[in-house]
Amino acid sequence: MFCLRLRLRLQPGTGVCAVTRQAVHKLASLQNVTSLPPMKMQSALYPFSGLEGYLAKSVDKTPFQLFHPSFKDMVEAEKLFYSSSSHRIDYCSSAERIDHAPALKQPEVCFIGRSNVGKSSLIKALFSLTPEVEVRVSKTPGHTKKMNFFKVGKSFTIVDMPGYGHRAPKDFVDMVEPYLYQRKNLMRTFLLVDGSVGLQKADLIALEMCEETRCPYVVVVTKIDKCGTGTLLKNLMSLQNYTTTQTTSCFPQPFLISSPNFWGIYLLRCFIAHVTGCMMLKDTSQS
Ligand SMILES: Nc1nc2c(ncn2[C@@H]2O[C@H](COP(=O)(O)OP(=O)(O)OP(=O)(O)O)[C@@H](O)[C@H]2O)c(=O)[nH]1
Ligand SMILES: [Mg+2]
Repeated sequence: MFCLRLRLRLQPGTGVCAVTRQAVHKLASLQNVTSLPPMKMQSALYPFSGLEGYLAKSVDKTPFQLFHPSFKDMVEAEKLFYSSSSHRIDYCSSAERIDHAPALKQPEVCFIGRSNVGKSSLIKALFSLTPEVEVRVSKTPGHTKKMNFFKVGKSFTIVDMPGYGHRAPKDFVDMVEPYLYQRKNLMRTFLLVDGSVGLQKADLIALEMCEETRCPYVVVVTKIDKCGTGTLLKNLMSLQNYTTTQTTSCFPQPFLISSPNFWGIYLLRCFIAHVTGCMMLKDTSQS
């Protein structure tokens, strides 16, 4: 059923873009984040902290901070995102169909969401400590047309997916839906929602698809730098209301991200390290 519903909304993509190779950004590593003023540092590490003060006392903030690792744990997780001769981070392969996906046994996480929501940008930010890993981003929706697999040593694999909605590849459903159902080593799906526009119809369909697979998934709110606090809070609370009342497999905590500013990237690196079993958190107390 889902296939048919989504297929009706899909059109072939035609986007082209420039491939950019960058030097390591100064905020890519936690080391430099410590030089930010305290409030800015806190917001970069735990983006929800910058919004908390705007919420009424009656709002339960616990779900937003369930995963709240210490700075030390984030530093530990960050080490996985540096490439070395014994821990090579690299593009592995692309696939248009699940049976063309690389036969990898290591834990895997994938990023799905509407075209242009910021999937590739987020993966690029995660890999910003290894800028030679080429992740293509584009202003033109429908740019990523295949499932792109990136190996993080023998630790885990990150998969960048084509988007759904406007100008997405027409066979998105044939690619992504079977992947979500069949990929045995898939540990977590990250479903991206644009925080500056909030939940769209296509997002609701994707949420429904994730629920149908019964696999654990997490909502990531992107582009939190792109709108005012009021708009972001409105969109965030309506998303939270939806996931609380309408979902069963969704992790209660949305992860807030601004890829160009690296807000939330350190926390997400740590969460990925955690859900793929690459690290045991030492300290989960609120800092
Ligand atoms: N302001 C802002 N812009 C962003 C953010 N993330 C992505 N963008 C911009 O959004 C556009 C689309 O980014 P991509 O990462 O290519 O989006 P995608 O989801 O991979 O898109 P498809 O491959 O077409 O499905 C680019 O112009 C990015 O620079 C963000 O956190 N903040
Ligand atoms: Mg993309």
